[in-house]
Amino acid sequence: MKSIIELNAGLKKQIDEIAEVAGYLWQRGWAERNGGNISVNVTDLIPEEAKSFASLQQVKLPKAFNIIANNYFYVTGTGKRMRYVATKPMENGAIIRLNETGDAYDIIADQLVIPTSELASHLSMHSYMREFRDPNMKVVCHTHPTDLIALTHNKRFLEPNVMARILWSMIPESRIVVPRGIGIVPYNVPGTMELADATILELEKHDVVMWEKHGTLAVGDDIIETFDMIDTLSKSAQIYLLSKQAGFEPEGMTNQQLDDLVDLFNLPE
Ligand code: 2HA
Ligand code: ZN
Repeated sequence: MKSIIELNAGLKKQIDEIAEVAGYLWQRGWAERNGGNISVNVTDLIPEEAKSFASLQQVKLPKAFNIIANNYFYVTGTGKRMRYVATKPMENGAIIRLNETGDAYDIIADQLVIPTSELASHLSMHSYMREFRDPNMKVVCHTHPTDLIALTHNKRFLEPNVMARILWSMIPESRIVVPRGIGIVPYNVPGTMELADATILELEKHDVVMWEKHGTLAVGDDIIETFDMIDTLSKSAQIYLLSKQAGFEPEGMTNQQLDDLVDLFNLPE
């Protein structure tokens, strides 16, 4: 049987980009075992023929997501490894369709892969973005960057605006690539709605959120850009930690130097 991605060039391009990013997450050392998960709203890319695909399995959701009812998502599979999503995205992830009330979904392609245990969390973020942020925001990318997680083990960095201020001030790129700063979510059990709800509160103001002692999550229009945001912050974290290891406190850019970038690059304030 043909893969769904052979029916639509746009969908194939999207899945290729997800696979590309999954490879980066693995190469960066951010995706041990089955660490991390990705979901992308692909509703606009679903070929007409696929809309009548038989359901491989229907699964009930813990609540109704009526804002994204009838939407289609690519989601990485539960227990699946990013390094294999990179090479075989349709064997390690699924395309699902929410039903007309948004309280259940059908797995429609290609193989029976059960979505990530974080699916309900991801869907609540997609629903939030669609309703309150921007319907173009189609991507949720969660991963485990070692350096950024290390920083969340210091309570001082979890206080309001401290993490963003430190990481921004390491290199101009951080201020430019992550202009809306970093949300901080205190430790919570992975996969819970409590963690998702606390994350959504931070997504009101930020595109990147750090989960204490667990990982990061980025949202956006484009999977490559969500990776770029986390990658740039990771670079800043490395500069900070390398400076400390070398025995000095990194000076960091001044407030004025950071503020100058806001005007020059027309960044959101
Ligand atoms: O999917 O990263 O947060 C594995 C995880 C859970
Ligand atoms: Zn995780």
